[in-house]
Amino acid sequence: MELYHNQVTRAQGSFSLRMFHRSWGIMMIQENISAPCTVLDFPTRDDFARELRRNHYDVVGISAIIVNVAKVREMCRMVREISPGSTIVIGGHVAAIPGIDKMIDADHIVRGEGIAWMRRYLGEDDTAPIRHPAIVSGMRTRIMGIRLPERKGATAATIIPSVGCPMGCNFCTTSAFFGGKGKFVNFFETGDELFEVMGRMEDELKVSSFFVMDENFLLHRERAMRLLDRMKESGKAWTLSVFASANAIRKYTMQELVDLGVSWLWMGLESPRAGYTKLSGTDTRDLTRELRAHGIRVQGSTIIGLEHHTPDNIVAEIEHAVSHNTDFHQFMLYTPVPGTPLYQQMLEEGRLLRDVDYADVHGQFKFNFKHAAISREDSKRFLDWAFWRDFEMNGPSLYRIARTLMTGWQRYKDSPDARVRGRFAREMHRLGGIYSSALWAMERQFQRVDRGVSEKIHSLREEFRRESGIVSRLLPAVLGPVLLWTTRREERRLAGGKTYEPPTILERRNWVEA
Ligand code: B12
Ligand code: SF4
Repeated sequence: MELYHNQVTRAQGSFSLRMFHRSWGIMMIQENISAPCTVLDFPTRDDFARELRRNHYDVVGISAIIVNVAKVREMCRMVREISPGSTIVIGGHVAAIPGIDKMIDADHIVRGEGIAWMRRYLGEDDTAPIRHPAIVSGMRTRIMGIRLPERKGATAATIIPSVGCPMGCNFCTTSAFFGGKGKFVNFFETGDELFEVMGRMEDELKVSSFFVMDENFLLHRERAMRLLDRMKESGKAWTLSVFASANAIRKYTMQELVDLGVSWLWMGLESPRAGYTKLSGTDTRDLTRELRAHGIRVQGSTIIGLEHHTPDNIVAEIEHAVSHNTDFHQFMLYTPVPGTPLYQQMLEEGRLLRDVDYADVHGQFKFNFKHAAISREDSKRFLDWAFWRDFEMNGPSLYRIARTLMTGWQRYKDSPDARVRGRFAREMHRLGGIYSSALWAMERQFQRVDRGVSEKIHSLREEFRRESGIVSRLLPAVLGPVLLWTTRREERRLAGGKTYEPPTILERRNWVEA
């Protein structure tokens, strides 16, 4: 249930950013129906059985993605055994598996958007406005061997303006699941609606930072610019983390992005030879450099094993990706996933590998198809190497985001715009001392591994010392050695096979105790 450690910082050892994320799809459904409803997130088998015994449920909805189909099968079996009167509804990406109805024992399998479906099923108005639940984007954050304290307002709120993406790249499962090319489902059409939702979240969760879960947020320029107008009118210095394709980013000036509060940007960095329209006409290395120079953290995402990749060219392609020197870099195997045009094509060409467990079809292990030039075993080697190479060349992501914050701070600390100035000052004030201490520990840890990286970290630490207030200047002397100790302890724990699991969370709504 982790994003970074699963697929972004997985090679960074104790410097890997660890945190869990809730299941937002079922939170959205719960918030938008008037029936009494329980959400049980990350249940163990015992938790699930206990809840089914404790209450009578007319409907048991199960949300899953494709990798978890075996768990869905087992949960259906348990429902039939413990609560035979319940109707079982399955939703989420797992519904795209061909023949799923024969693999599991369920009454309804729902493909695509689930709020409207559930409202219709319960006899409610499926066109009523969407109410956004209060979602804290991550929990139990852990880095360098310590779990960060959970203070209200310290973690961004997740905002989900839409599902799907009209770009329709052939491998893209979220685009395909919600209608494919040219289609998507908007929950909040306008910048005004979005502004209202964000304002409500600001009040409820005490946040000023938002993780915007929209596949291509910047593509909808009119909505984004209206949001900016409203932010300016009311002096909101909000921070936004967004997903966007390079060609959508290019619709904005850097100033517009900074004014909008964009501070973290997830963008696809496929090889220019792959020919995806989302990258057309853009030099992504220049773009990345420019974004970071304006204090915007960039998370790159690169696919390994595209059709034109061969053992001879793939190293150069990975080097090209790594040379972007992003703050974070995700690598994923090219993967035909059920429901996508790519899957259909591979099926027709007879290239899907048989006997690959669905639990392994997720892009972080090995190919599930016959590649023209790269074997299944080698796909894993190249993928693992890409993560290592990025870490080796660019250092820990924690160092990189500190670098980007410092650059942004130096550029905008005297900005004439109070909102922009305030945003960077807030981040610097909140994180300056913490980053300085982390850099202190990183510098020492890397003296053992790579002196070059250690020296780069040292000079950034010096910049933080010069730019920080007195508390932040003193903090590393105390916190630095503690972090160094916890980092080394974490390395030993991880080497010993330690793993982390999310807690079970139970939330009831419209509930009256009998
Ligand atoms: C947040 C997220 C995560 C979180 C998961 C948190 C959690 N508790 O599940 C983290 C970061 C941990 C994660 C991990 C992984 N993820 Co993920 N993740 C996402 C992401 C970015 C957002 C999901 C989301 O909330 N969307 C918004 C909500 C509103 O949409 P939704 O969940 O689809 O729900 C709607 C419908 O599907 C439906 N619905 C959903 N549930 C139900 C239930 C019922 C009963 C009904 C009727 C309807 C219904 O209604 C909802 C409202 O319309 C998606 C990409 C995306 N944009 O969706 C990928 C995605 C879901 N993840 C994916 C993958 C592959 C993974 C990993 C395997 C990656 C990896 N290699 O490690 C792991 C697996 C984790 C696991 N063991 O399950 C794939 C799934 C592919 C597939 N076709 O199955 C996606 C689609 C990304 C992609 N494009 O490839 N992920
Ligand atoms: S631009 Fe990104 S989200 Fe949109 S279809 Fe392509 S891969 Fe999917």
